[in-house]
Amino acid sequence: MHTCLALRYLKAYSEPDFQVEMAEYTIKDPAINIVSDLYMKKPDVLGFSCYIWNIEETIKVIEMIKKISPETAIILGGPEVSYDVAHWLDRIPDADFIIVNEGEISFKHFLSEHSGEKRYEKVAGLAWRKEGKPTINPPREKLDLKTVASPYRFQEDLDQLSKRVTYFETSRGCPYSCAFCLSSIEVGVRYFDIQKVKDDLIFIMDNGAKTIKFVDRTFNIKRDYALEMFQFLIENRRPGVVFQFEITADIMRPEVIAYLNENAPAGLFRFEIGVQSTNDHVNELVQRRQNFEKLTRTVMTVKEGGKIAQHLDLIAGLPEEDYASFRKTFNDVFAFGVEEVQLGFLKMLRGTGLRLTADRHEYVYMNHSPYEILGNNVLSFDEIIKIKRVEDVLEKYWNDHRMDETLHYLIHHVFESPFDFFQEYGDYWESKGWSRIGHQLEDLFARLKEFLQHRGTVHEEVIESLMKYDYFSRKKHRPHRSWWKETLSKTETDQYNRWIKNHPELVSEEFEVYGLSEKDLVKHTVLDLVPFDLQHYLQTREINENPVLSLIYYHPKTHEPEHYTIPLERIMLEEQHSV
Ligand code: B12
Ligand code: SF4
Repeated sequence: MHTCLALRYLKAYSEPDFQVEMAEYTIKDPAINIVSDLYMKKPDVLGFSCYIWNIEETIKVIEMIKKISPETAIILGGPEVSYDVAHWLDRIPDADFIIVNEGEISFKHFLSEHSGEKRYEKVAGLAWRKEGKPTINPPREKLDLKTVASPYRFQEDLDQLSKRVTYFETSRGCPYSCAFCLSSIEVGVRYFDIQKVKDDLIFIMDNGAKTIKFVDRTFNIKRDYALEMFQFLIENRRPGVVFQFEITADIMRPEVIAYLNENAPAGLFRFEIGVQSTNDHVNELVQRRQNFEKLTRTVMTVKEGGKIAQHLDLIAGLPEEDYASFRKTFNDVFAFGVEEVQLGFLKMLRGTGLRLTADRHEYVYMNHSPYEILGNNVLSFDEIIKIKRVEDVLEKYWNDHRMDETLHYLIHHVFESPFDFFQEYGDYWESKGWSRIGHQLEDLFARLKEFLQHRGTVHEEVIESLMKYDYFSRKKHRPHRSWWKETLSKTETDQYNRWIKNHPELVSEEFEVYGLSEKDLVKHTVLDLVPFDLQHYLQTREINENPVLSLIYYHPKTHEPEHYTIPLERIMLEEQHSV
């Protein structure tokens, strides 16, 4: 379950004057269970935090609650109901009030009016029904974030800190104006008190928080601020903690990356970078300022540093981004070779500029959340579902890193581009109904093999060797179940095992130290004949024609597979001598 940061701010701001109890559910919980639970609490006021992902389920809950507890005042807040407010008052007659945008001051003010004189017209940022007529009060001035009480220290949260992602905010607002994004609407960026931020971070780490995700729209707008925070996090990190950030890559200053590459321990930070499109015309149309050259420099320098995992986001369906242009966007981004590439589809969020000008690009989209697009003037629904087929295989094969070497080879030597591989395989995957079932690691290999055979892929032997390399590398024990064609008979395996036992020094000095018997070899190793020099390929990405015996040893203590290759030539010679 995700924690909802908004609830914690509202509670922190309203207490101690008002008693606020938080209740969290998932969208999978049956509505009746949520209703029963809330009913038992007998609240005077019931507030709901509304987002694109929970609004429909929330409406069902509200409709039931109002029937059984009509005296409970229902108030909504959150980004989903902060725009098109008249629509929401109309669509949800059982909701009595809506607070628009930032909620802390308005919510507390509302509570005091509700429990007192009920002068709702005085509550800035409140939408309500005055004598049955929808009324939207003027907006509220922005909160001075430096004065806000900490939302991270509630007793009831402490034992959950180590189990959940902790969302953490150090600033609000974004200076950019991307027309598809809600954060573009608020002008300016406000910061929380940096000392309080640091104290809260220490507090949550000391209480077990392991994954801390900063929800700041772009963490690195101010160079000095980003540097100070990165330095603080490096110096004060606790074992096992990971920090995730949303970064704007093209404005990342080289000295900040240099600092991170030098000082950040590997695995401490993870960057999420929205690339969305690499087509400049598309970006212009959505008022997204992005310099792809600078973005490339940042991503590649971070990658070369090898310390920080990067997750790059793309959006399919932006204005004038047709199928061919999206293919190019995907390939441009995939070429970075970063850890994760995520493909999303444009959503016409309420309140965004793009939703207001949707007709210009002939957008059709879902009436209900998540308002995903179904087509526009340059992208048909057929093309959208085609691109959707890329998603599943991209997630399972690339983002989960099940077979990096195989994919690298396929993308560079077999398919015209990465996108073409994922598209063609995704089409096959879908046609087989595989998107609707679960997959063990073995299945993923067997399915890829089936797909490649089906399309008559060349270089079959090379690909299968790389698949085996990837597969064996991901196992912790000698695998038994096989999806591959054995390259050695039982007798040949026995002969090689005997030879290895007699000549471990020819495998490697390190291997010799283990002093393995033939029985150990049978139990803990896998042998495979590879028609090219595998080590050479892994180092140079070049295939030569020197066959090797590949030996994978599953160390019974570390459970880490150790890879060795022995030129076949050498083994034959040795065998001849010893026979
Ligand atoms: C964390 C996060 C997520 C998390 C969800 C975590 C969770 N369950 O809490 C994850 C990663 C899962 C996520 C996913 C998505 N997200 Co998101 N996400 C955010 C993010 C970065 C932070 C939310 C947050 O905690 N903010 C801090 C709090 C304090 O601000 P707040 O939520 O706005 O709350 C304030 C007010 O709204 C109000 N308020 C809120 N609730 C209530 C309740 C009451 C009663 C009152 C009075 C007031 C009130 O007061 C609060 C304090 O001022 C926001 C962007 C942002 N920085 O806000 C986007 C954001 C919420 N996400 C958004 C979107 C579009 C998505 C996705 C659809 C993206 C996609 N993949 O296409 C997915 C949906 C996933 C799904 N399951 O369908 C949009 C939301 C649009 C909407 N109408 O809801 C946002 C605003 C991003 C944007 N700029 O467009 N997201
Ligand atoms: S997409 Fe990112 S940069 Fe653009 S407005 Fe939204 S948060 Fe800001």
